[in-house]
Amino acid sequence: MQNSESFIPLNFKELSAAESEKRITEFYSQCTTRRSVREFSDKDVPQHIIESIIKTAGTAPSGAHKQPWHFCAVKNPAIKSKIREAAEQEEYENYHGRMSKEWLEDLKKFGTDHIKPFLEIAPWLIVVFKEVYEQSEGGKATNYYVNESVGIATGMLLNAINMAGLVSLTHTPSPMNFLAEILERPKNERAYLLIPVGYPAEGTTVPDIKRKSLEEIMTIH
Ligand code: IYR
Repeated sequence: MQNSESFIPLNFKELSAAESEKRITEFYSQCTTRRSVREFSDKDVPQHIIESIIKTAGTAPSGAHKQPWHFCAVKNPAIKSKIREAAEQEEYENYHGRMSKEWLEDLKKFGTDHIKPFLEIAPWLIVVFKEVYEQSEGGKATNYYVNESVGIATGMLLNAINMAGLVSLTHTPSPMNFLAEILERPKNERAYLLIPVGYPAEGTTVPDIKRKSLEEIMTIH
């Protein structure tokens, strides 16, 4: 039985179908402009915008409402340099032996390699950590559906960045253990994604790729 004392009314306003359609069409139009960008401008982004973006990500649902995420927003150039250096070392190994032939072939159209200048050029690096368990003063507690929860929060983060008129890259310089070390994170946290955020460099180009059609991604039953 639910404990009604701890429940509050849902904040909900019903929209007309026309208003619904208008809003989601606008939202889709905005979302469809999101592209992974690898060439950043060094133009600054005010900290309060980064804070609002991270607050948005923090509205994601999570297993048992444990909110098993932490976001490090890095603007310090010395820390960004350390991250670049460590990321490039891992990526060198990835591109020179750790990734399969098929994988390297799949990446050809993106023109990527182990050199990652954007890690120093972008004004902000957001490092997403997942909390594999909860650590409080009282001890350890279980977190649930951690990858799902943090994946949803990260998706919301990426859309928030796009909504704020900024660009990002979902970067995975695996293994990413160096991020917890450099950022001195507690033992219960593992790096999940490294996301440079900022403005695109002037004249930035992106691969000419297509998204799957609605028919390809949806079945009505
Ligand atoms: N982490 C490497 C390789 C890489 C892997 C995938 I899957 C991509 O979609 C893109 C890159 C890098 O960032 O270069």
